Amino acid sequence: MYKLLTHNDLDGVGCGILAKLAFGKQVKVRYNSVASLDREVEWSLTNDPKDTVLFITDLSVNDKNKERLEARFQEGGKVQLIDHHKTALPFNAHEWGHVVVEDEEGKLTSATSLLYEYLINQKLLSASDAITEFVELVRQYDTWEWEKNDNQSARRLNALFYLISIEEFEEKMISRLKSSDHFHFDEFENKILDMEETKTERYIKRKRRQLVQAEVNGLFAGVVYAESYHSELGNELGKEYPHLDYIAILNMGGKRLGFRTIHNNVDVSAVAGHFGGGGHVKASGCVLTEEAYKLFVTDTFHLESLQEDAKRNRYNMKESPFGSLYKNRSDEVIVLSPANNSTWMLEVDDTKIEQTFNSFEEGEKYLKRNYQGWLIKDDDFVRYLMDQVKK
Ligand SMILES: [Mn+2]
Repeated sequence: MYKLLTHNDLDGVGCGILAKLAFGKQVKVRYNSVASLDREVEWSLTNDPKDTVLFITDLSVNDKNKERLEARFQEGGKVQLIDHHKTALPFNAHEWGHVVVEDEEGKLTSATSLLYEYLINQKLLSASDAITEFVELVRQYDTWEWEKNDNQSARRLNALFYLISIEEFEEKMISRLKSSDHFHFDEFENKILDMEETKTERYIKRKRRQLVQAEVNGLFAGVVYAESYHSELGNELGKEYPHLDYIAILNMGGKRLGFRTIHNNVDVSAVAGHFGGGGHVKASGCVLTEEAYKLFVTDTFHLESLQEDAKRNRYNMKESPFGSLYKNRSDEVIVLSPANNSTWMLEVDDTKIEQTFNSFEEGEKYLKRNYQGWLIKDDDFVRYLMDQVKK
């Protein structure tokens, strides 16, 4: 008998699918949250027959279970932990631990890609194009490589995963991987994925108009309330407002706070760590503690939302040699223009500020952080110019 305890996200379920392809009815798969895994491991070690081959993938166990697993292994039991998270690297000290973050070619791994490789090496599963393609989509999604590669199939695979139940997803994928030459979505799946995309786009558009800006512990945060689509939101809002260090997403129902950044020089796992949470460099979270509640909810509730830059201008353009015109909620007019060949300057209501900037981006960042201005529409720009002429 085989048993697989794995994560309940796409990468974890990818492992479940591979295990079922390899072992069929001989394997029992249990999907777990980070919090529930240790209970399951303990249960399995206590109640499952001693000759059960136990796989743990995409998650790692606490110290107590680590000792129990080591003891089981020493007794001749079959235990195998396969993971790709940096924090799990110490498990490589055990013979039953196999943790790889990056393969020999420098490619980031996922639990599904590591288990696939393992099963093939052990001759427990034979490789096929369809399975290889599926595994690669899961890997690209889990490592966020899909973003860089604009791999829409990887993104859609994850979206589908959350649209249907785990059981349904498993069943669909297993029969498809068994019978198809190549991985594909069927007509029905493509339809619901398209519908979901339209819905997500509308949701994000609405959220873009609700973002407020706050300086918290020396970093600039964009704060928004949202119960779902956190990754997409963090990404879209981060790109729309690159002057912000990170996006803080408040999930009031869940009493949680998520952090996302698009910047390489910002580590949101440290931001979350300050509030007792954790996670990855670019995506993290914490419980909404009293301190976090004060900083992100109480202190920002009265703020007005940021306005987006005009996007369809033909005259009032960014980096214009004649200057780009911004305005803010206090009706200040801010002009960002070249001071000379290499520097940019800011004028606020016709008064030049002392500081100069080495690039347009730097000037705009300062403008947006300190004055919260947005690039005004052509119509308003023309009106402004006419008023100036009249003066
Ligand atoms: Mn994973």
